[in-house]
Amino acid sequence: IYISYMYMCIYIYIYMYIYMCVCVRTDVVAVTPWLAPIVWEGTFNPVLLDSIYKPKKISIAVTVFAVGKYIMFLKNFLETAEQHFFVGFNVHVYVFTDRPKEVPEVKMADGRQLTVRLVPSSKRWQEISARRMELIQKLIDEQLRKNSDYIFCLDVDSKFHDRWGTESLGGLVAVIHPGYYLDNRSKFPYERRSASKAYVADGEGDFYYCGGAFGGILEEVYLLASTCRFNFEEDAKNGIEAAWQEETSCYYFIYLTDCTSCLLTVLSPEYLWQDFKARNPEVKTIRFSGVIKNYADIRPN
Ligand code: UD2
Repeated sequence: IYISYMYMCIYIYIYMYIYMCVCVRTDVVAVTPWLAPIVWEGTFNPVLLDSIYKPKKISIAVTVFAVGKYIMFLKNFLETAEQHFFVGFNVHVYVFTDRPKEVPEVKMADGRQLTVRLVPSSKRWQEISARRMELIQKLIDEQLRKNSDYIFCLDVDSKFHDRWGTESLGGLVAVIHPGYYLDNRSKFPYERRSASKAYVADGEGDFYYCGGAFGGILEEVYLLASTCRFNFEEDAKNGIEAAWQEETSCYYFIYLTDCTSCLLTVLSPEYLWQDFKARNPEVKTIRFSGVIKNYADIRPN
């Protein structure tokens, strides 16, 4: 299965690369230095891509954490996902929460379902955010290998505005952070303490990726989650918490860039914009964005 998946990925990768060369976006960086496509509006043909994936009856799992007051974001997230996220495909949303009774009823289309998984409350938001990796790993082990092909792990304080579909699939999928895509790498907020497992040296890393949206095939995400978790726990033993918790641990992606078999799909900041930021002219559409929130009101500490 893995090998046939890899062949399919290579085929789609080549397709996207050729398509990009034909439908050039000259106003944005649409290809990485290691020649992977960066998905922007206008660099893919949604009809063609859907027609490749549709007969394969792929199944997509989504994890979303809504712990404590973050449950208030869930309704909007789920309702907009119904309108824009892999419409017409099999989607299974796994909601991790400590408030199962407050999970809203949202009407889902055929082939789409929701499962609630209970998690303990926490006094520290950093812990909630960081523990996601462990719980994602557990979910893959316990459930997903039986019924899913891909997984996306998304922040709940967000909503969809436009299509997010098959163009985003890949071995491992990362979103370029909207706050840093125009910056020089010296500005990326990587962890700079060399004692940390998340340490990134000056001059390394082509992009800074969001912690709020990532995904891919199960085994790649499993590896990502276990590596991030291991690093996080090792740091904790040494009294270190990486600059942006598990987001900085996405430094993991950096070291995949020279691994040709990993097939990293890079999504443009269209796939996780921030509502407080004005839209830049090169951003033709916003597909998914983080809503404005008052941290003092919603975080447990
Ligand atoms: C960034 C990242 C986030 C994470 C965090 C680490 C983006 C857009 N966001 O956002 O993914 O890497 O930095 O510092 O890339 N949560 C709860 N209850 C809580 C706190 C958090 O359920 O009390 C969950 C929830 O799903 C939320 C996610 O953890 O969406 C991330 O927390 P955040 O949104 O407060 O993190 P933030 O805005 O600093």
